[in-house]
Amino acid sequence: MSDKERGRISRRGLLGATAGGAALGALGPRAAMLAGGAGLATAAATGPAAAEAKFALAPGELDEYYGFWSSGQTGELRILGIPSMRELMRVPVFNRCSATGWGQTNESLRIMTENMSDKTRAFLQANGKKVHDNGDLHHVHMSFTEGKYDGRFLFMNDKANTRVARVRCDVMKTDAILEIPNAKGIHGLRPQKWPRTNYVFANGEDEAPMVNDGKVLDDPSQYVNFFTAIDADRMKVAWQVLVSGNLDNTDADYEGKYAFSTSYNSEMGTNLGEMMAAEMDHVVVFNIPEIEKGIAAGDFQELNGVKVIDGRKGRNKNYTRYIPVANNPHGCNMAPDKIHLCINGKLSPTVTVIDVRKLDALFYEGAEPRSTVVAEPELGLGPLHTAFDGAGNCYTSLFLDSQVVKWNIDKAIRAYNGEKVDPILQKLDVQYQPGHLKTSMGETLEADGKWLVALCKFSKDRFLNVGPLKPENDQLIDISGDKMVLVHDGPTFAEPHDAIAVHASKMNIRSVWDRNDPMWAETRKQAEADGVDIDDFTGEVIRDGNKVRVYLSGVAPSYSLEKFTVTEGDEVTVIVTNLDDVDDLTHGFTMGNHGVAMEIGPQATASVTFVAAQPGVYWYYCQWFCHALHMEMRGRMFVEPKAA
Ligand code: RUQ
Ligand code: CUA
Ligand code: CA
Repeated sequence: MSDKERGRISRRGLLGATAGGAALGALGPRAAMLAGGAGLATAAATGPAAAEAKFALAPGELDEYYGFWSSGQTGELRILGIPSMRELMRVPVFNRCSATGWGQTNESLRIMTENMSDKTRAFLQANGKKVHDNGDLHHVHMSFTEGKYDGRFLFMNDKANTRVARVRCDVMKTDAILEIPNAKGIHGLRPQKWPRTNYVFANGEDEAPMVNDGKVLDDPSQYVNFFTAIDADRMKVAWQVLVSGNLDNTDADYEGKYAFSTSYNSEMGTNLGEMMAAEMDHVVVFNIPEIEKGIAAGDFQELNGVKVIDGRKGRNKNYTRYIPVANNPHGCNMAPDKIHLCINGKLSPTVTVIDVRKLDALFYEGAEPRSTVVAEPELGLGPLHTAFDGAGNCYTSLFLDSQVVKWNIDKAIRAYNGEKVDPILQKLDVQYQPGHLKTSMGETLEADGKWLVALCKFSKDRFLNVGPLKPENDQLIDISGDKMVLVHDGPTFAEPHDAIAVHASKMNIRSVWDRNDPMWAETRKQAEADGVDIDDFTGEVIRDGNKVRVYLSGVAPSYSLEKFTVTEGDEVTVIVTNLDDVDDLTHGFTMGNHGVAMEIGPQATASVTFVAAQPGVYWYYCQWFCHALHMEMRGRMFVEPKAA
């Protein structure tokens, strides 16, 4: 049951309900706080002081938006509140986590390994591992229904080990990790927006031989790239498209018809010089219904269990089209006006605006590819990504200029048509070198133009020096007025690439687990086979040859077993159920000197397996503070020496 279903009415619940209502923004908890505060910021007040007051939340006040942050090479998902920019939670995805046991519990290992290829399994085994220790999570995006966030899932990429993960938004835990066959370096990732997220699209950035088995090595003429569509409900690859050139960022339209990817290496070069050699690169347009038709008609080859359609240039099929854009583009952002696709120039100081209504002519009437371009404003140096306010304005990050530039699509189109009009409305300095930037609800039909977060790659002098490795700096900018106003610096650890801001009213998150959650269904099955009722305050030790299963439950502040005995060399599985049904009452299980620790949330079950290799007395304890007598929540494992 979620909090909403439980009908819990708390002070927070009431505040949340207020914030979730239609008249967001001007009123609500923040305004109430301000009214009782220093008398700042009346409705008419503008300027930095008012903007700062809007971002500041008093202790106990809740944020209006959930910010879902990627974490780059840390490999986790982070949840921040917007506008406070307070970090609320970290959700382990591709990384190992000491606090929660992610990558160590049997439940997480199942999720991390069940969609892994045999090749990877063998590789890991050869290196003494079960799972990869790292991930490189660049892009996190929410599932859509009819162009709006639906609060069900978050999807994210792992560039390092070619994976895509899904996080369940009801409990904020990863529930699927899928290794993508064939493609290399999964980078750009976006869910389909319309009619709903049936597919998640993922770009393969790195070129490799189509059959990558060592027969072809240093022969780039035989390298290819893959665009992947993942069935978002089943988390299986639906199909792939072979493309010309590499793939960087991607986005989808608001009609369920087209997806787009930028390519900075149409040259298929293998070094910097070669990748920059051409005058133009391109955007690939994928025609989803035509690809589905082609798959249904059998126009594919099967490669490592995946249906692969040939969408390379010159194939004269309706699967793809290539629109030339200035060399080495980067970001790919569909505006919530449903019409304009913005391709960010990176090497070029321009953003290329494509009118997606002109794409049909490109596919079916042989129109010239560049005829789809309706504007190409020159904005500044190093445009990487563009965000939207839902009112016709765009916000583009300028990496080299360390600025965010606000510009107007309409004016850009008029200028492109020869009118003397400047599309640029404002340039704001940020600190420093921004990559992605995100507006509140900005990648949905409900873009509300209130906040912008600029994710700066460098912080340099903005914070106390912490050594040669510095934090990044995520800056909060108020965009609700005519002028952008910088209101907050937010240092972050390595390296949030991207973020989204989702209104709290979209989310319906549980506080307590459902005892029948699928997360531990297999563990529960084992318990039933062992005749153990894990829904009771159980303490049982089941011996099964040299396998020992220890069933423990926890009710603050004790475990159901204060001791248990195993034999040296036994494979021990400890299954812990938290029977407390109280918000925020998490127990843990740490086995001393065994490198074992896990989190067990209220009403959750988790298990961990290790070999008891050394005789002796070992204390296990609860490492999540749960009670005044939390320190006393511990017990002993006796490991008997093996009989000689
Ligand atoms: S990319 S800084 Cu990995 Cu999203 Cu553009
Ligand atoms: Cu249970 Cu601490
Ligand atoms: Ca290039």
